[in-house]
Amino acid sequence: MLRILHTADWHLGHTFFGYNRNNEHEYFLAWLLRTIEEKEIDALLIAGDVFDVSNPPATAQHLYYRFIHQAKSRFPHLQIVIIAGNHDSPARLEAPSPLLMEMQTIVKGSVRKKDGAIDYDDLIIPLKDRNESTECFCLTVPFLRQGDYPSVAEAQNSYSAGVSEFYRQLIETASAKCEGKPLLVVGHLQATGSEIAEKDYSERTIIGGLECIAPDVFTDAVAYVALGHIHKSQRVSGREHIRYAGSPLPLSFSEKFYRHGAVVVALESGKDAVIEKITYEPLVKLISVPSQGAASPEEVLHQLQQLPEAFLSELSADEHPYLEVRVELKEPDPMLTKQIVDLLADKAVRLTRITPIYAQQSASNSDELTEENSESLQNIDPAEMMRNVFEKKYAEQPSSELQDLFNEVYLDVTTKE
Ligand SMILES: [Mn+2]
Repeated sequence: MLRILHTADWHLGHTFFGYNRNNEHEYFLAWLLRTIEEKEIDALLIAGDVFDVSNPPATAQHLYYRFIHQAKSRFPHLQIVIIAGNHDSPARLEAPSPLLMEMQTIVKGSVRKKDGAIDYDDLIIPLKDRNESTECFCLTVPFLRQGDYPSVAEAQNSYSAGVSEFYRQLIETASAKCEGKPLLVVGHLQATGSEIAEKDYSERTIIGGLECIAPDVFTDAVAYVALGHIHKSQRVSGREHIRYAGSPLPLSFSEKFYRHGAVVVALESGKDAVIEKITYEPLVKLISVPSQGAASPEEVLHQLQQLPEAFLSELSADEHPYLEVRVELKEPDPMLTKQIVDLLADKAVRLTRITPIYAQQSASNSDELTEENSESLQNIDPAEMMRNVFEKKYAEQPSSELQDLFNEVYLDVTTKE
């Protein structure tokens, strides 16, 4: 039997409204080490977005290498498998491979070609038990960019068709050589039917669209699929064995209600994977005043007054919760920001943003950018936005040819470094 720990989307080096989060990541990594020990883990899978940016700061890289070193010195049998997500630089992540391989740590940043063909064998990694016998095969698939996946003739959506075909061929190749041992996939992608919270109220949105891959590609030949990319921990389309581990830290206020954690998977030949979701409590909380919607300046100031004083708090300054304030205004109030900042000076919180919500905005149904709209701007489907703008300008729908061209450019821009 092999015990696996699935985690993803660490986003080391992330800053939250300018605040450094190293202490939060350090706290998470210490928890991860304890979990490896308690759950007697044989293999750790990190399903992409290890770093927040392709050129991470030295402090984030230090955390990463220190973690690998600590994990390997405490648990010499541990195998570590890391893939690049869309935030990672494939080349940069793979650069230390010659050293990391000495420590049974495999990093897959990109897909290799052999004589012009995709080298699927390079992505099939045997995972071994403590007696050095191979227990299962791990299919390690970094975030796929154009050129990584085969082109599928006459496909309506070349990205999802190509990525699906990539997985199909990889699983077929692995099935032929796995001698009945279980297969495991580690991937970084957006699966059709996964959920995200769009606004602050744990509202659910089922995502679908151009970059989505149908989970059907993961046939019964695969015992477990360890995914990264979506920050909300979940199983995909009700399938227990296809999961997002979720990010250990909330990366925006819309992720405030996410339950963070990791997944422990026990794999044994001829048996279903045994899956256990474990919860992680992040070091730093996110709080909103008021807790939902917005309130008048008087009400907001009153509620802020009630927040705990810093000198009475057991938390150190870099553990104080992140605070967002949402104020209902009739007109801009230049003094309010100063009032809020002054009031918070001695409070055990860290102010991230004050969002004004103007009465006429919330009352009107116009499609101007309201606060709610601007907040979810990053969740708007770009193709939809293009259609809206086009219709406004030319009073007609863009032709399907134009939409296709737009989609092509959009995928090109978003999937390349
Ligand atoms: Mn990602």
